[in-house]
Amino acid sequence: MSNSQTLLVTGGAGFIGGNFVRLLLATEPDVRIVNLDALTYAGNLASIRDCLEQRHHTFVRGDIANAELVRHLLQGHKITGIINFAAESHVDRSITGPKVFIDTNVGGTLNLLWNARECGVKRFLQVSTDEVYGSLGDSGYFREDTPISPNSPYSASKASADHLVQAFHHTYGLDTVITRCSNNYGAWQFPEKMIPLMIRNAMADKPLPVYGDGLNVRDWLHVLDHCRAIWTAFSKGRAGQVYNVGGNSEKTNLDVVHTILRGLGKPDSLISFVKDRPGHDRRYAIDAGKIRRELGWEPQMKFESGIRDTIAWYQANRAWMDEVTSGDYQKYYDQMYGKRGQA
Ligand code: NAD
Ligand code: TDX
Repeated sequence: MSNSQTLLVTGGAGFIGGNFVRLLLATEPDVRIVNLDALTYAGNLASIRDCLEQRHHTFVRGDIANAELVRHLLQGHKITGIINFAAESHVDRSITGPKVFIDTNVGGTLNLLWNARECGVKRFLQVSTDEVYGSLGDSGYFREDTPISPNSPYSASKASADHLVQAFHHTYGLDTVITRCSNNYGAWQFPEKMIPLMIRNAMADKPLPVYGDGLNVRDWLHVLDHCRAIWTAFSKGRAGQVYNVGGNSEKTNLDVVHTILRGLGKPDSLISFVKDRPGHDRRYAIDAGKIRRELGWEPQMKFESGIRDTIAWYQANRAWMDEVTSGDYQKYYDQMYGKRGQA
């Protein structure tokens, strides 16, 4: 594909989308970005302030499920490709309120696909997740041909969106690519997710709420490695394909929490075991051999240095943390963690 293009990036004021927009503006001078984001609790202009004035970046506040708006943007900006990050992304919130997950993750994706097809968009990349594959036991890895078997309302909504993407490729011939990645960490992540939540609490000497026995395993992927994988898959991936993206960094939650405590010089006594997440997936692990073999992508960051940099970033960016947690965050935290209590 030629490098001169105008992309609709959705969810570009969120954690991964914001990192992606910043990376592309810095590395791809021929790419223009129209960034469509509803600015939910998880989307913050404070996360992309440095991108807002850049010539090749246009920010639009709006809902990916708004058909008229999406069509207007695709036609008005002559959009050549769509990269869909926009989603409700937190598993715990999907357990207490699943409807908005269907509205955005399924309805919003369908609206983008339909209008992409109507307006002749050349490529559609869906940012998906390893959670669509369900949960693993002690051994094995998710491959692209692992059966889809989601367990939470969040992962069910992402799996539904993936099926729609595949259906648009199969039925209408839309050029689509799906990436399914493991857990991301890094700068600008909203502190409802495990790593920034634990860093924030530890910095304030507050308890670190570990669900269940803390032995659930996640494969940690640095957000910038993920962003590079998405750009590689978008630029070089084969139409209709799925690419798994992983960090080669399996850790138990307890391992991660201990690393954070050590990194901040805080005592293990801050760990508090709380009631488990209902339906909590035990282990995720990705086989990323396909994207490595076909497209030459591999993660560059080691977890040990990545987490050190991430802790330092949150220490240096307390003002950002305070800003994004100043709205409904405290209410959310009290409701979610008040109910969990001690294990
Ligand atoms: P995030 O919650 O930080 O950001 C989501 C963004 O989407 C926010 O800016 C929000 O305002 C926006 N948004 C939500 N609803 C919208 C709507 N209806 N219309 C327009 N914008 C809307 O999420 P994230 O962690 O950056 O995740 C980005 C994508 O990556 C999601 O699709 C998620 O499912 C996927 N993913 C995330 C991870 C992870 O570890 N964070 C792992 C695998 C996959
Ligand atoms: O307070 C907590 N205590 C705790 O023990 C939180 C918030 C989480 N956890 C555990 C649950 C998980 O085993 O930590 C692990 C990671 O939890 P999350 O950060 O909520 O991530 P997870 O549920 O694994 O999902 C993430 O990865 C896949 C993203 O949020 C999804 O958007 C992505 O699709």
